[in-house]
Amino acid sequence: MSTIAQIAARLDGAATRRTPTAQFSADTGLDVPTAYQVQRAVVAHRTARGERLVGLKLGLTSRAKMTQMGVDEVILGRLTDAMQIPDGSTIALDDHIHPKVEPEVAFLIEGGAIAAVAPAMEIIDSRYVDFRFTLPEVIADNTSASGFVLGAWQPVPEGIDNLGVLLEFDGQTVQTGSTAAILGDPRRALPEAARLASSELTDGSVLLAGAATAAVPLRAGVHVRVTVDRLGTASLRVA
Ligand code: OOG
Repeated sequence: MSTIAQIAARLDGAATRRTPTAQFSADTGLDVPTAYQVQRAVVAHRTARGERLVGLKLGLTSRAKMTQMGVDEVILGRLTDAMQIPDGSTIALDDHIHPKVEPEVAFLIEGGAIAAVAPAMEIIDSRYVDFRFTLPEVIADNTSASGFVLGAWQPVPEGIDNLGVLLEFDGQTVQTGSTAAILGDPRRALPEAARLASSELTDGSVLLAGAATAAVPLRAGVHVRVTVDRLGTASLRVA
């Protein structure tokens, strides 16, 4: 039976070596509470390298993903400063295992409340072979968190619960959706995150609310743009 530390070291090694690791929960009997302890140990590897915690992200926030995983609860992951990709900049495909992008919205937290919103994208990059995992496995793997891009912060507009979302590769539409796909209303991300990690919703922290569409694999050379109605865009290029 692997210890929490051993599983965390294996997941961190997979990320740093960009080599996926085999699924393991069938052997270890990993449960959800223990998986969150593994996640903390995984994130501790990052902070030991000098990374700083800057916020939280939710996963499995859409009905479609919950059904796919056979669960009815969201999952929580941690974001560090090193995961932030400046809007409009370039990332290297080779720095990842098999990255995918999801269009999202991000909230800026002040005084325990939502102070601002930004169009956003999340790069997920499961540390498991073929992006396949059980619920405890994906929680242990920091919910596949790898990177995120934030567009401009702005006041939360009217109709935030149902804004059109567009994901484009090289100007071609690859996904369309609505912020309604995120928990019915993305603002519900705040109570969900507070339930799981209220002490981490500190002033200035970022909360990625969840995906508005299915995730799409990234490929070299592509220019990726997310547009959220009334909020604007976030973009990156993949080298
Ligand atoms: C797990 C989490 C993905 C989301 O928005 O559901 C996620 C995965 O599919 O790799 O962040």
